[in-house]
Amino acid sequence: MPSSADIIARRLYDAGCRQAFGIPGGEVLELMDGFKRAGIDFVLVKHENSGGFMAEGTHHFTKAPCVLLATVGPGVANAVNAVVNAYQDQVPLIYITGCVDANVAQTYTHQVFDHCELLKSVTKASFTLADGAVDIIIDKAVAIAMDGKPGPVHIDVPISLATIDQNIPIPVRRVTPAISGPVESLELSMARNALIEAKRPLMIAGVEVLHHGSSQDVVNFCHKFQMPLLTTYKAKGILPEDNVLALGAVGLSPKADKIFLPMISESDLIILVGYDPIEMRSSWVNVWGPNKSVIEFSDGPNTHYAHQASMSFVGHVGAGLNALSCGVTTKEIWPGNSPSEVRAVHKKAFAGDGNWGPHTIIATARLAMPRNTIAAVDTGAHRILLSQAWECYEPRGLMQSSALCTMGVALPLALGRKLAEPDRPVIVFCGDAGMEMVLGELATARDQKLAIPIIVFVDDTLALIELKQRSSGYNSLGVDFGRTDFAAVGYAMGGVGVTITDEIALKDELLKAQLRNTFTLMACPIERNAYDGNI
Ligand SMILES: Cc1ncc(C[n+]2csc(CCOP(=O)(O)OP(=O)(O)O)c2C)c(N)n1
Ligand SMILES: [Mg+2]
Repeated sequence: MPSSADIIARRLYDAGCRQAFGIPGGEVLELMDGFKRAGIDFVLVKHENSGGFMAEGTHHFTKAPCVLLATVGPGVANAVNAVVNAYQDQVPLIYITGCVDANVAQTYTHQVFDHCELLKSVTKASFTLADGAVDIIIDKAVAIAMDGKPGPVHIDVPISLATIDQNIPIPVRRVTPAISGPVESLELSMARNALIEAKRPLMIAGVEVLHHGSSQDVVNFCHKFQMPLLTTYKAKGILPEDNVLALGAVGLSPKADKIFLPMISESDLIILVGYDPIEMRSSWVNVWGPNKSVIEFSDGPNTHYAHQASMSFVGHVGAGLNALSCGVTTKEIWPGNSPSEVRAVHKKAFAGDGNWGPHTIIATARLAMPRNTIAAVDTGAHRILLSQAWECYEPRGLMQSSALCTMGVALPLALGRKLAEPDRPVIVFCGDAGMEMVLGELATARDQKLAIPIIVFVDDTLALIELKQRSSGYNSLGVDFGRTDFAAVGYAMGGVGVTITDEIALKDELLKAQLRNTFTLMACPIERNAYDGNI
């Protein structure tokens, strides 16, 4: 008969999971064996937090839930940041932790704290596995993680329960409810009228488009109406960004806001599709006034009050968009002023002056890497610039932490994606502080033999914070640090390391890096203050 661990592993495999990430401890050995028996690879990482981001990287390829495993106490605590990120950045992470049995915990206190209590405020659900309900709990965990706004679900597995055989009844059918679009109604007719009458409509798309598999609906709508589109950072690439209708991305850049916000003021109809303002900075809170005509399609009711809409449709966002489009004929929009000019202004603003620096590094990498490259970017000044300047040609073409905005994500996200889809070119962009936060995972890249180019923007400072500190008139404090020899680190960690100071060398190294069976750490020194006026 299968053990509890077998049931958990089998159900995860059936849900599409092929990798689980973590660091073992005595409490999870049976679970790891169960994974192996079910065909799920256990990937040893150097820090549980990174393991959580690697798991996320696999999800962006498989679309299945992703799995992180941690052992009692310190292992569990280490991954809290990745769990919070999964909560805010909407990742269906199944976080399985080992714990001591309840009776043992009455007297045995070593490493023991209440895992569920710690995690309940940052997970969609937190379960302690129960004998006789193992299959029910794992199925619930998968369903809850994937349902609506995806997010993390935690299961604490008592050590002895993992090994107990389970007499599981004939598999039951677990129905996933279909989400539907709006029905024909007065509100829908009013929305269609607003679209028919609009002279300067504009669409803003966000991450829920991806959750609903609605990218093509957005593309079709934009093509049909020649609708200009802004996306959040997570929604980049829904419409390939070399399409003239894809104006650019909005999120954290005041410089981009200056270019795009006037269009929002001028627009007489804003169509929000799966737009979750959790990715936006404060300048986007109530960015349009109460009289603006706004049609919103979203997964859930707007109770965040970060913006208001005049018409709101809750349900499948792609179906909503199709319903809006149905029967509406097209006409010329934005007469007299061309959104494509605004697009060109944005492109120019983030193109740089051609000298060596972050702009040139990003532009060179985009040209040198194949069109189907998946990029991962860390958090800092470099991310704001890259999210504006890096063109994406497919949904999830750029991975990042855009809601929690945590550092230390880019390398592990890329490792996870590359493990899940080995033939896909994947590249990492990271600040020097962010790279120093996760250096250990270079060893994971080495062990997994992953051909990943890693570009480090070396400026010896926490540039984003230094910029804020300076512009707010604070003393320069706690933002500068000494220079790490990343090229030497690359070799020390079993990969290749190189320092690069010009475009030709960068292009050359990027081509070589894709052919190696290990990572290439590329230290790119840039000027201090390189982002001043640029993000
Ligand atoms: C885990 C975590 N700690 C602190 C911060 C605050 N923070 C945001 S950006 C940043 C600077 C990152 O420096 P670096 O990686 O060198 O990137 P740069 O800004 O220089 O491009 C810091 C400290 C954060 N977002 N996440
Ligand atoms: Mg830096």
